[in-house]
Amino acid sequence: MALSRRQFIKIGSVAAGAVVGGELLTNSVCSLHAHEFVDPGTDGDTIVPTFCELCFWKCGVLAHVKDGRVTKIVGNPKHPLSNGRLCPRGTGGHGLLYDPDRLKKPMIRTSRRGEQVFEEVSWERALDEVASRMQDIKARHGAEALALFTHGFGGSFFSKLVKGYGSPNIAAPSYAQCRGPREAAFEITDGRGGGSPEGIDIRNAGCITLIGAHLGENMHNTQVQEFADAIGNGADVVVVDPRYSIAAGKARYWLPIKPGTDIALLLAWMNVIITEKRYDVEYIDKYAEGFERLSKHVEDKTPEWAYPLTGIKPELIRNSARLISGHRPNSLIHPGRHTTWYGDDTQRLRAVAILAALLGSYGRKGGFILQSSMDLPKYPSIKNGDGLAESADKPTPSHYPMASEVLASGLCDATIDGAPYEAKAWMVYGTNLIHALPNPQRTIEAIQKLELLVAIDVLPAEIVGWADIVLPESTYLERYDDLWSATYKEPFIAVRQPVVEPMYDSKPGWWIAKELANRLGVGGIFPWKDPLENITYRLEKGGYDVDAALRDGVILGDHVPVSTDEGLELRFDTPSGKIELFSQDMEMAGLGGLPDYTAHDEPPPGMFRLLTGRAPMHTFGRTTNNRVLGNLMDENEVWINVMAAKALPGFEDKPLRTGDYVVLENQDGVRSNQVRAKVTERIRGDAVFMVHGFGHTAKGLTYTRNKGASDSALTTRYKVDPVMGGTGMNVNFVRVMRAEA
Ligand code: MGD
Ligand code: SF4
Repeated sequence: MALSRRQFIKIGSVAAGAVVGGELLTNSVCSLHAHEFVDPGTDGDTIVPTFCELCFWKCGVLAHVKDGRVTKIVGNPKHPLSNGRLCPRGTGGHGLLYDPDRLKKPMIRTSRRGEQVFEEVSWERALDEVASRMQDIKARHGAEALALFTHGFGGSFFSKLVKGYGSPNIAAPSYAQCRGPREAAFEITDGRGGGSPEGIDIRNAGCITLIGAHLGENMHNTQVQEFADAIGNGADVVVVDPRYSIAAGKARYWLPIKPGTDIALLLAWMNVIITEKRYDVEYIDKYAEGFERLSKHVEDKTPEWAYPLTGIKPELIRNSARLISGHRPNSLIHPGRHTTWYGDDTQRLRAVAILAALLGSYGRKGGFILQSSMDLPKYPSIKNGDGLAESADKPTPSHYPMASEVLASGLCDATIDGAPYEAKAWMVYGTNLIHALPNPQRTIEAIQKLELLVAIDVLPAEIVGWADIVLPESTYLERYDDLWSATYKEPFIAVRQPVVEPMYDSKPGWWIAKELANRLGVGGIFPWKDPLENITYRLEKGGYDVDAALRDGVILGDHVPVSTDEGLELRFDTPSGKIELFSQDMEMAGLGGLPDYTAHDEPPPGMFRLLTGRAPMHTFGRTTNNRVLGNLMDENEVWINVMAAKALPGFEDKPLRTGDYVVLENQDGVRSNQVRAKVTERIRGDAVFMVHGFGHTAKGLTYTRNKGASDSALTTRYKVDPVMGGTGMNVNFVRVMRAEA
């Protein structure tokens, strides 16, 4: 039954005033009641709206509850990111809630680091210990010796805490290990960056070009919905990928590019579009800077030049360029998300951003559209984060001049190298750094140098096994978080609220951070007595209807023009005020004002380039122990080309078949777990592919442990992007060996 026809009956009420700052609180204090509703169409289930955390897209969900248990999770039709539908992971959120492997009590390490031997302790003891050790580190090394690694929406409380404590070293691997090159490239070119969700209008695009963006396997719900609509409306699709992805199955052109040569293809496309005058002349004249230099730069980058580099035939390059430009301005080059591939990634994304400009795509329907957010006043609190030291992620001030966030890998380097100063303590919230940072041995080397490692997590992931103190957080279905005022084409404010009581002795992140702040003498950064007071104050002050927000889980803002078709005036927040095809800033920093092609090492004979990606039912380590999602996929497999499989040394007697187990060994002699082979024509012969997030070794992950192989373990090599410090990880090679019986 559609929600619009439902008659929600409010049965819950706000239980405010239950939390007292500074006191140690019992679990009942954490179970502030959310707004619940009975849905007459579902046999008396109560329904609580909140938003998903199975990945970082944060779709609105309606959780059904019966007898205190979550029975089903569906999309919230009122929420613009879900539109009533969820991806497979979102519907499987109860698999995390009821995971028997969850962390259940605070723990303190009793054996050597990494041996995963802990003693269960009370919250009081754990929090006192964390706070006193943090104070001690501050006294001896300064507050900046603490680094926070955080991933996920609940991390906002810990960022505030660490700033209040006095450290600037707050990083998420989602920047330097993922979307950072894209953010830098677009900031340089159009002054805006990519954003999350990205400001792109997939639904209205006449042509969608995916360069290593595997929509459909990379399951960002709203984008996949829009992609399906666009295809339904007859949009053309161009896919550039060494692998025949799900999206390639929908494409007019699949260009199976030689890995690492995308910049050559992009320059050749620009050559065709400029020499054949297929670009938007009027738009470029009015809004862009540096066109003459760009045309000169690509003059000799013909399809014939690009062919031996990319393996894509000149007529395919020409014809695909004509198709892409034929749809302008409603021709969308998807900017991608996980963009740390080869170390020249900002340059590749600069080429994407420049191509988008030639198509007249910025501010256009079916292109890059404007996003906005709703005003949301802050809860008045003491000033936080003023006068912090310089962060420790750059060995010298001139390193990575275009980085706009702190680099997680840079903090790991500072911990090992002590430059520009040492990090002595790590607080790790919601990120499994052993799988998220490149070269796990280096991460472990850094951990061994620490005086303190605190992990705040819901599951006993690998990083938890290395911690000194473990604080078990309640899952997103058991807690309030802060409000989310999203920057989106349809601006909205979303509410996360508990659906059921916290299980075991877990506590919500807001409570953990507030208790630590009180102990560290900075309780004034969280002046509200409970998160509902924070939410209510902020919404009321902003003039929003609090009851409606809690009842619907979301408040929608007014529509703001997003494209020139709706009357948007184009403005670009770059130094020149125009789209910078040529970047003076990059040129002056010695990084090249225009993107250039550079060749990368090729796999040695007998080895393959290791490529990684996503599966629609998993968000890397965040979901692999989830038994509900494990029913859909419980181990990864390694894709190997049919012809390459036939030529594998060691398989002469018994050819490799799909389903056989193999072991991968990388260029540094590191071997993987056993992993099943998928022998297929859907991948080039010089690369193998695996879904990231499997191959766990942590003792406590009893479901996923030793299932599939870890690409992170094989990623011992990476290339650092000189522009923003991203770690290009597609530079590892593996040989495929028969698994021992
Ligand atoms: P996950 O691996 O999902 O994400 O890497 P991470 O940020 O590490 O680990 C999430 C952790 O959060 C798990 O330990 C889980 O148990 C815990 N968790 C889940 N929910 C909650 C919660 O509500 N609260 C708390 N406190 N903990 C929770 C992602 C990062 O890795 C990213 S974004 C990318 S794109 C990169 N991808 C990538 C790759 O493709 N290959 C390689 N080799 N490395 C990569 N690193 C990057
Ligand atoms: Fe949850 Fe899927 Fe939405 Fe991510 S895309 S927030 S996992 S429903």
